[in-house]
Amino acid sequence: MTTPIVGLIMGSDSDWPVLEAAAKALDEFDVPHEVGVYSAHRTPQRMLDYANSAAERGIKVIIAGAGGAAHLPGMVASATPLPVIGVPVPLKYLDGLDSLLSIVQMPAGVPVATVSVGGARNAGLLAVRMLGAADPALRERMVSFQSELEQLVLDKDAALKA
Ligand code: RP5
Repeated sequence: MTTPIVGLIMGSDSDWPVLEAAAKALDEFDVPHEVGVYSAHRTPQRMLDYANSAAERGIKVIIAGAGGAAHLPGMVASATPLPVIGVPVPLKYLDGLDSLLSIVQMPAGVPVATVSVGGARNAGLLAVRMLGAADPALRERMVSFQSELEQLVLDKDAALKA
């Protein structure tokens, strides 16, 4: 087993259908990651233990998703020096606006890189870019991915004009 370098965590297993897209993006780039449920409200000590130990275990980026009163990403960011990417999970009410505001509105000094509501795929891709800053091979794969995205648009444009 390869040592995970991304921690993909969520406040509840009910977040997984949204967060799964981050895991898929990491898989596409062969980035080893671990997955777990760490609730800021129901298991606060377990969450802090995870955040406190992540860097020394070799984790380089943490993706944290939560919904509603979504305090997990911010609390984890307060207890680790690692970059934290927050994913607002939309719940039944308020369309995820509550989750978004809970995650994005951090006090100065404790950043969370917040993606869009339900934007777990972009969270995975952002983690790849962060890791790519110190990993030329991974960065090169991101460049290829971006070329593929561009080609997709060019193909659609050509199809429209045909
Ligand atoms: C949050 O509460 C979780 O991240 C989840 O989005 C939400 C609801 O959790 P469950 O009641 O489904 O376990 O902390």
